[in-house]
Formats: sequence, C-alpha cells, structure tokens
Amino acid sequence: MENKSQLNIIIYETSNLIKGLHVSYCIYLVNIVWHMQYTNVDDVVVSAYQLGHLYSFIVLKLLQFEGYKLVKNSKDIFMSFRDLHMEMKEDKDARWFELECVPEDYIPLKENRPQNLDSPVCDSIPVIDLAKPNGLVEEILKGSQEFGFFQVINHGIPEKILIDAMNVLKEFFDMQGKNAPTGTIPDKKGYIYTRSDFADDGTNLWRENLKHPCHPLERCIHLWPDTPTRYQEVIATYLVEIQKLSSRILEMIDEGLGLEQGHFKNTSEVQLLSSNFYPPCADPSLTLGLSPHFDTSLISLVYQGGSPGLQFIKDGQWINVGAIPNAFVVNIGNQLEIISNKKLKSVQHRVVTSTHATRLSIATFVNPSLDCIIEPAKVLVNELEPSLYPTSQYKDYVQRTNAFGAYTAAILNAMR
Ligand SMILES: O=C(O)CCC(=O)C(=O)O
Repeated sequence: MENKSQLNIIIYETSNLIKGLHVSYCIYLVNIVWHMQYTNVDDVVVSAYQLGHLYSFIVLKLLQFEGYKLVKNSKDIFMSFRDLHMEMKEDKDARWFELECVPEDYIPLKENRPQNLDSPVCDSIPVIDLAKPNGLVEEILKGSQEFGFFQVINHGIPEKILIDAMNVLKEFFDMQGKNAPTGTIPDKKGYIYTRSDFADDGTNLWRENLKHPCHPLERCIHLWPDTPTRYQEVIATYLVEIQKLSSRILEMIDEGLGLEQGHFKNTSEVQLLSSNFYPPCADPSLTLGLSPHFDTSLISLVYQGGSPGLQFIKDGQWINVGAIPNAFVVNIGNQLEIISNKKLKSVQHRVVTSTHATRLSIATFVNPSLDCIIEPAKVLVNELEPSLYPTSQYKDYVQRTNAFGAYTAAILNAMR
C-alpha cells in the first residue's frame, strides 16, 4: 500500500451482500465509518465478496496479495484498524522512543535498574552564588569535599547564550531521523552521534548523544555538525563562556587547596562537549538514560536547563541533584581527585528518565592537556599523607581506562 493511511478491506461471506443494502453489510459500513472517526485513517476501500465458488476465491486471494485485509466480523475490522495504526507508528518519521513499553534490550539486569525512583532531592549540595563578594572558595571546597558536586548561580553567562545553545541542540536532535547515521561521522572525524548507545552490560541507554572535541576552538569547529546552520556559531559562543567560567572555578579550587597560583591555568582545557537528549520513557524504573560512571575530567560543567534526572551517590544512596533554572552543575572528576590526593571527591553519577519530561543537557569536560603529567600535587603530599595515586600522563590514563568506551581512540585522535 503506497498511502499508509489507506485501509483496504474486503468483507466476505455475507449472504446476498451485493444485492441491495443487506443489513449486516450496513452494520459493517457503520462500524468502519465509526473507526475512521477515531483513528487517523482517512481512506477505506471496501469490497464485498461472497466466498463459495472458485472465481470469488481467486479474486479474494489476488486482492489479499495486493494488501487488502479480509474481514468477516466486527472484531476483524477493529484488528485491521489496530494493525494499520501500528504500521503507521513504525513509519519513517517515528522516532525510536515513541513506544508504549520499554523494549527488552533497554532493560538491564535487575540490580542495575534504577529501582527506587523516589530518591530524595539533595537540599544540602551547595548552591553557590558567584556574585557574592566573599566565602566562595570555602563553599566550593565544601561541596567538592563532601559531595563532589555543587551548583553555581549568578555565574555571569548571559541567559540568551544558554537558551540559544539549548535550542540549537534541540534542533540538532529533532533533525535526526530514523535513518540518520550514527557513530563517528566519517568526514568529521571526532564528531560522534549515537542513538540508544550501549551501557557497559550491553543494554541500550535511553538517550541520544552528541560528542565532539572543543579545544582549540578554531581547530575543532569545522568538525562539528553543520546542520542546523547556526550550530557552530552558537556552540562556539557558549564554549567561550564555559572556558571563562571553568577557569574561574578552577582558580578558586586552586586557592582552596593551597596550590601554587595558576596551577591549572596552562594545563586545563575545555576539551569535550557531550550533549544528551533523554526522551520521555514509558517506564523509567526499567531503564537508564546514562549508567553510573565517574568523569575522567578535572571538573565537568553541566547545563541542564532546569530539568531533573541527574543523580549522584551519597552514602550508598542515589540522590537527585536539584533542578535550578539557569544554574550550572559542577562535579569533580578523577583528575582533580588525583591532584588533590583525594581531598576532593570524584563521585559516581547517573541519569534516570521520566514518563513525561524530556531532559536535554550539555556536559562540558574540562580536562588536562593530553601531555600533562597527573599526580598528587607536591604540597599535598607528606609523611602523614603519602601519595595515593601513581604518576601518569593524561593521555595514557584515558587509553588505559578506556575513558570514552568504544570511542576512546576516535576522541583521542580528534583532540590531538
Ligand atoms: O547531566 C547529564 O545529562 C549527564 C552528564 C554526565 O554525567 C555525562 O555526560 O557524563
């Protein structure tokens, strides 16, 4: 059938149905018109046949071959409409997540499922007002030591830049049809788009993801998506602001830890952007948007546009990071845990989905430069507090820990 909204039906085996308005034929027609009103099927072709002799039998078989459905009673009519509906749902415009139940390959083993979705929202992770004149370093250190997480408000990034970035990313994800290529985009080297990528246990994650390198901007920008056409300009503007904000936060961490001034100045880069689109899910207790993980970064900055879903672990319990409009969530990554000799905590986190809300997030990873040697800062190591970590070059660490899963090599190449 060319036109998907057309249903071809053959009513068969009603006696004398072609001759005049036989009552059961009328009932069939009323039934069909009724179904048409309540579905988006706009065209039904009805043919009526009596089964009984060979000629009718052959014609019926031929019509069936052409895509006609044989109906004998009202239940069959209902089923035909339902089947057509399912077909229409699976048509080329339908997205992978438009499903009434969660497919099995999205459901991890019981122990890896989100389980209790009534996790409390953490009201004690610091929400730090960066416009305050003093006390910022202490608050940032407290959040980084106790939770590995804090949020910042009044950070100085104009709201328009945040809205533009979210809008252009939403457009990007909206444009990815059923057949959009996934994985590393060949002529773009480091730009990676995935739909329902895999968790470590091989089940699918309930998200779409876009990743690309960001440093130095002028060398990376041509690797990014060029549709929507505003993408490169809008995201470059966003990243310039993230660079400024992250440097400011790292300077305060530097001061709080008592490291030499400018410790991170020439050794940190906003290296990678990873944007996530988590559509609503029929049963969020069964599947995950993003499985539990630690960040390999120094720090990560997440803009979540006020939407919930991000959780971190505290004393063995998953806690929701509060959804504050215009705030940035900042978390400590593994590299900063090493440099601080575990004074600051890199904490496991994950994303759960929602039945009604879509989450769009922009994570930016501030990493050491690839050649940087990572080890606990000398001033933080002494006889009482010996070094807890071996020395390693950052790029070796990324390789050894397979930091970006299947895309580790592609991302390392793109960042070189
Ligand atoms: O907040 C999100 O949606 C995910 C952030 C994150 O943990 C990541 O991208 O690694």
